Amino acid sequence: MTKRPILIHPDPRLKAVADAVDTYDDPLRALANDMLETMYAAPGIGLAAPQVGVLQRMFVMDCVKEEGAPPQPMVLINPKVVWSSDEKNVYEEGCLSIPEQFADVERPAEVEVTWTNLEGGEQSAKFDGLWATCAQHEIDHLDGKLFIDYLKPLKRQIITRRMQKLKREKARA
Ligand code: K1U
Ligand code: ZN
Repeated sequence: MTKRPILIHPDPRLKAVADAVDTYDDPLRALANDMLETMYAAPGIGLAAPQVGVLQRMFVMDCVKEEGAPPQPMVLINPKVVWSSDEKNVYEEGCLSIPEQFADVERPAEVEVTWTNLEGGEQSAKFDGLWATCAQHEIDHLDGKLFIDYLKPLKRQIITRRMQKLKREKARA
């Protein structure tokens, strides 16, 4: 398993629509393992393939927060939201591609998602709470959408400028 570098906004790869996965092979399993290692090391509760520069429709997540509880890593390939609740939930979201920036985002409180697992088998589950928020945030990544796209233009611009400055500083270091 290898920790991969996470792209920082703005980057055209974070605005692209990712391609469907059609081959379930060892390189795909290696990518999933690398993404889980990268997510846990960050630390984060989710990570989408475009965030490590791979434009494929796949993400990993583990939203277990209780201290001492066993981890629950999930790998979702070609995920689709097939049902959303009318009830909404507001969560202060962050993003590993937009470090140290947080903002309230309103999304459906519950979603039903279908996906394919690493063996190519069809799966589905209903998510609520942080799992529902995270799954929607990650599926947005696969469609080139970031949580800041839900904010007012001025707030989005302020955050984008902060990230441009951060990238300039990182490049100089
Ligand atoms: O996709 C990403 O950038 C990962 C992101 C997922 C996410 C966070 C909050 C709401 C929705 C989706 C993160 O994991 S940011 C880091 C984070 O939230 C966290 C880190 C350590 C412990 C607990 C949370
Ligand atoms: Zn994110």
